[in-house]
Amino acid sequence: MTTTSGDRAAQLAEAGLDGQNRTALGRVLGTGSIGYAEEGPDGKMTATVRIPEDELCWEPGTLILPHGGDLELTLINDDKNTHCAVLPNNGDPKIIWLVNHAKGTASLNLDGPGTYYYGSTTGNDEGRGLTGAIVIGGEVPDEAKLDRPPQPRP
Ligand SMILES: [Cu+2]
Repeated sequence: MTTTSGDRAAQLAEAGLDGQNRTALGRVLGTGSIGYAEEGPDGKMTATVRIPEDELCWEPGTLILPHGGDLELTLINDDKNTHCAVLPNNGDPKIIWLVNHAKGTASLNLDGPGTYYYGSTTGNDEGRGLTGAIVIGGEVPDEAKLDRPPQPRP
């Protein structure tokens, strides 16, 4: 097996994984940019994610939250096609339709730490790259901790 060294972006480009109709039909999950949610004085977090024109990806592709809680997520569809977002949420998932050049906001409540994936489930858009990740950091809540001595973390 051949392995390449050097920076990741160059590796992804070389492997044809960072865009549509290269090695794969679409951009591979996790190859997009990384963004951070902002936190307000009330602890509520906000972030904006866009669908750039003709790229079939979320921008940023991975959104990082400092901890679980309430997220006001603004989604902007700059593409010429209609898309949607099926979003993770405590209780029922939330779905938002985004006709071309539309903007919408979803209020989500998410526990953390954890990783959530979401996508545009219309046609094969997820397989073609429209799958994004929400990664939540922070400490495990006490009530979720197992009653055992602290464990070594890898
Ligand atoms: Cu779509």
